[in-house]
Amino acid sequence: MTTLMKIRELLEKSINPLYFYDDDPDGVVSYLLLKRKFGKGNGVIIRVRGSHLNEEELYLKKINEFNPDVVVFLDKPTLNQDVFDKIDVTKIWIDHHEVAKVKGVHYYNPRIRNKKDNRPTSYICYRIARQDMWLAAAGVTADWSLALFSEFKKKYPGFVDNISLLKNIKPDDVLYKTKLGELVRIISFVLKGKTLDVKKNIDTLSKIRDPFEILEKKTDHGKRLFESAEKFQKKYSDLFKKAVNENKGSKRLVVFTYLANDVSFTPNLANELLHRFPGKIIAVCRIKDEQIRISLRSSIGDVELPRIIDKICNEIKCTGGGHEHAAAMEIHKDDFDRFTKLLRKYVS
Ligand SMILES: [Mn+2]
Repeated sequence: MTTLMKIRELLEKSINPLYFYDDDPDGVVSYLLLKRKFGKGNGVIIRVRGSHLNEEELYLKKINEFNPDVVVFLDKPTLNQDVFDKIDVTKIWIDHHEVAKVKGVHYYNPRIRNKKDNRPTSYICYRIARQDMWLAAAGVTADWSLALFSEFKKKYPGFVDNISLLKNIKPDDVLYKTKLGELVRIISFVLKGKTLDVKKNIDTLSKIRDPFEILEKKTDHGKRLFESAEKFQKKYSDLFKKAVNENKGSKRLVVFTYLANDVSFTPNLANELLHRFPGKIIAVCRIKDEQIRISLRSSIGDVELPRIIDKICNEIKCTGGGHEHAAAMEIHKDDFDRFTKLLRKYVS
């Protein structure tokens, strides 16, 4: 089994590592932690969705371009043996999604040892890097986890003191009621929009030394990030308000549908709706071209989203999967009415 020590050793020795990382805050923070720690190599954000072939082609193209001696995959849930077989340098895969059977790769996934341990990839990368805890805490919180909360609280009490009287602190309390949560939102919003802007923002993030730079706009870099996030803030809040209004009085299911061809706010909306409507099941649906992409959330113990998705996919054409309480799926827009009927049936 791959250990964190082994990964650290491989990255220390590497001359030119290449990092492929998921485009959400957990993936991006994971990359930044390792890049800042080891100070070498290049990173490629993976924003392609859909067919595996496109993703695989992109990996091989970038490997050709950067000629790395080590390739690292961060927070990528869908890799298969095929990709690894085609890469003939050292491979590392750090992830916390469902465990895959792969060989020829240094694979670290906490779930191999304990199925229930899905602490975020940024938490694992923090244990390798052992620095930039504030950044790691943001990535971890974004993935709905408290794995670094007490460590963060010790170092930055002022960022979370407004919830310190709560008895059972939940991840969404941190996300929506504290300054740490605000930092997470800023990081999430600077990863939206055009790929070129996103890449610039990630580069700027890699230069930030402490969270005050961003939250209090103390440096030019911090100010730039703060303002880049603000551009999306208004659009997001309008959508969120609309979603709340449409669902006043909803009993078990909260459904919100919106149209967006460029920027997706779906996971952000789904998370905040779950915070606003605790104990309900959330479905945020984004219409894009002919397809509808849906984020599902639930905090109800006995509702397992992947099982519900399987049941729905038996009856209409769709793809999907994810965690028990956070999952995603995609359907054709003509099937939307049947989808909502089925969802209502299987969650009640
Ligand atoms: Mn993750």
